[in-house]
Amino acid sequence: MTEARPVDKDQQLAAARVDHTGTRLTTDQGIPVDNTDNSLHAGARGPSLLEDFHLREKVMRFDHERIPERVVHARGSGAHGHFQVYESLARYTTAEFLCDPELRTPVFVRFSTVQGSRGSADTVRDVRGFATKFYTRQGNFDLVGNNMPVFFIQDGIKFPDVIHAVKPEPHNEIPQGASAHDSFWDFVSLQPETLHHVMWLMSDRAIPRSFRTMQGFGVHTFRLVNAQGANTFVKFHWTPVLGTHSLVWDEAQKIAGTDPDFNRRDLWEAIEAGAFPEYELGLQLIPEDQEFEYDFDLLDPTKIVPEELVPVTPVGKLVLDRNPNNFFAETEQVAFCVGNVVPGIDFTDDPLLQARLFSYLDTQLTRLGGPNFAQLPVNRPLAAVHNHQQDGFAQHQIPVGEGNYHPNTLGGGCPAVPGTGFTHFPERVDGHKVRRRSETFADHYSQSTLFWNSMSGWEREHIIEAFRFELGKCNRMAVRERVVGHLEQVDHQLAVAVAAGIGVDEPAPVGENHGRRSRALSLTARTGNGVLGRKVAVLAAPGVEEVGLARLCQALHERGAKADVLAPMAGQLRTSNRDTLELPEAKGLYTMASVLYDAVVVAGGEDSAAMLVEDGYAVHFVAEAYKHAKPIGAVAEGVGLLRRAGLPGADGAPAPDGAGAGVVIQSEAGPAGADFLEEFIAALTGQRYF
Ligand code: HDE
Repeated sequence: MTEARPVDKDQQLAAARVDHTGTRLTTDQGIPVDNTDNSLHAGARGPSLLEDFHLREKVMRFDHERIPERVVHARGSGAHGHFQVYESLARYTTAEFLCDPELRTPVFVRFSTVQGSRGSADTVRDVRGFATKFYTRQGNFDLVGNNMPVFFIQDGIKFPDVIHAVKPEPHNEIPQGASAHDSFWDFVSLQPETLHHVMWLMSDRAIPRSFRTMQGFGVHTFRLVNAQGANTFVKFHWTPVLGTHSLVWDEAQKIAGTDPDFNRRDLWEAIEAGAFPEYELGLQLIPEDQEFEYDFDLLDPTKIVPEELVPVTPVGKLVLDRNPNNFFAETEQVAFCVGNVVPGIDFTDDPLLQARLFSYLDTQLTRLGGPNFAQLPVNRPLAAVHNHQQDGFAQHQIPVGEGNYHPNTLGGGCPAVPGTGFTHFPERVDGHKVRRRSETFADHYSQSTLFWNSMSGWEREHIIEAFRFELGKCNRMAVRERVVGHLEQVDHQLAVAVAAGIGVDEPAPVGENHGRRSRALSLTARTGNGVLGRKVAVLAAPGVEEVGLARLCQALHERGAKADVLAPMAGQLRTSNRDTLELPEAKGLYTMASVLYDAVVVAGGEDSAAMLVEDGYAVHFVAEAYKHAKPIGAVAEGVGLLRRAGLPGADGAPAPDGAGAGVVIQSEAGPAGADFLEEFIAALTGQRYF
């Protein structure tokens, strides 16, 4: 495919990059510095002097390095990439980047958690942000979405309330990065419109394995507008090519301690390794005349449009292929604004969306210190910018001329207003001014039930456990009871199961479950392709059988998975025949943990196996991976470690129903054979074995 970028975003950013290699130290004024290790003193043991401009400047700059963190979505990670549409969507929209399959549009994407502060852990139970800035030739389009397709509230005026409720409590600022506390659940119990999103939040969607294995959603219904001015309602979906995968709760909590940067590191390392994250853009397109065909309101952001009603059409692909050069300059300073749309894309009257149109522009004033934030390199459009907006903190341009108003003759009438450009969709609006919610927004339970009905058995178990964990952390019994009351409206079995775990009386049934399902909502329908980017721990010790180990590492490498050899002692391992086979250096077993890997294999070799069996950490490693339902393999003598860890089937006796699933064993002595490797990789493709 040809590349026809008007201006490359990378080239534009290059102009802002500074490389200090081979340079001399100066002050901010360019004055050469002779010594940056000692301040200017009156005598070597005397006081510092006020005239030491280098000291003053250096400390002043340090004092002001921090800017306010985002009030929500403070913790995030970004990457550059590009988007390309498969086929022209001119039937629906005039947005050029959606109409020209030859065009590669540069993007910057930022993923985030919502509740925690900038330094909080990645793997907390929370919604994840998925915000994309498209630097199109017609200006910037920001698709500021989440990894869940619905939101807690229907009207933006409730946003400060829901965020106050979920954030750390105001008196003691506890807890960090968690919704498991009284104020959040108090709010939920009083505001049943939150229920549908809360079902998603209690599901495994709230603890994604990776940003690479996470869906994204625009949430609101938007409009596409074509050259004839015809409008089609649209829902935006991002679907990760690797499938949608999650952690389990016990694992997520442990990772929060073992590697709080787990998702951030994963994204960074994948891009560095050339395993570029990819997502398909999908659209649900709803003709204008079908606006009222559903039993929910398209303007209600607590509702999905089930894929059985309107299929998701894949229209293009996003590839993230470059890490930022500098976290602060790019990921921290990027400013997404929901109001940034290009001709051919427009808003609807969704009252949540309408409030967002104010908030994102407004919040940058505090966060980025003034109105010129669009001039920051990461925010600058590729399209030319010309207007009479002027002055303000940190103006970086020098507008020339006197005609800073419109209309003018002093500037030749420029910038001219030709009469073509972004034209708002001329929606007809007619109504009384009222502070009221539409009655079409009244049903809070049907889609919560739909979500519950669509889950597989293990997904339901996880949801029940999540409710028990979260509500169990609430000190007020009345809050727990009220939430169970709402769950009863979702599904009786769910309410009973949750109540039983949190000391609440079993609720009486209040109605029938409608029984409808949407298969697309279950993770089991989103397995994705292959093992690309999966991480496998290979446990070994001195005396490891090297031929099988090398074969395993190579087989995983060829499929795009990553193998780390972990051994009780880091470094080059002595192998069973002391051969000089090129083996990867081992990482220290004690520096890692099973929760950081997707699967485990125990290598063969008599001495190696004997040492691992005696190593409590190695035994725990395997047992924990099994508990988290991960694929586990063992070769020849290595099977002994699975026996020691008590894994069903490892002792040769048949495992109870399903208990041995995902466990792949090569009993015969010798190096790992082709059958073992194939079977293990198939197990790895299957992800988890609950
Ligand atoms: Fe946001 N949101 N939000 N939000 N949001 C922000 O903007 C806000 C909502 C989302 O990586 C803030 O620049 C209001 C829905 C993401 O920089 C702020 C309302 C969805 C990000 C703000 C919502 C989102 C933000 C904080 C209700 C999913 C991170 C810093 C009316 C569709 C963007 C900033 C990034 C960030 C306000 C609701 C997603 C304060 C008022 C719904 C991914 O402006």
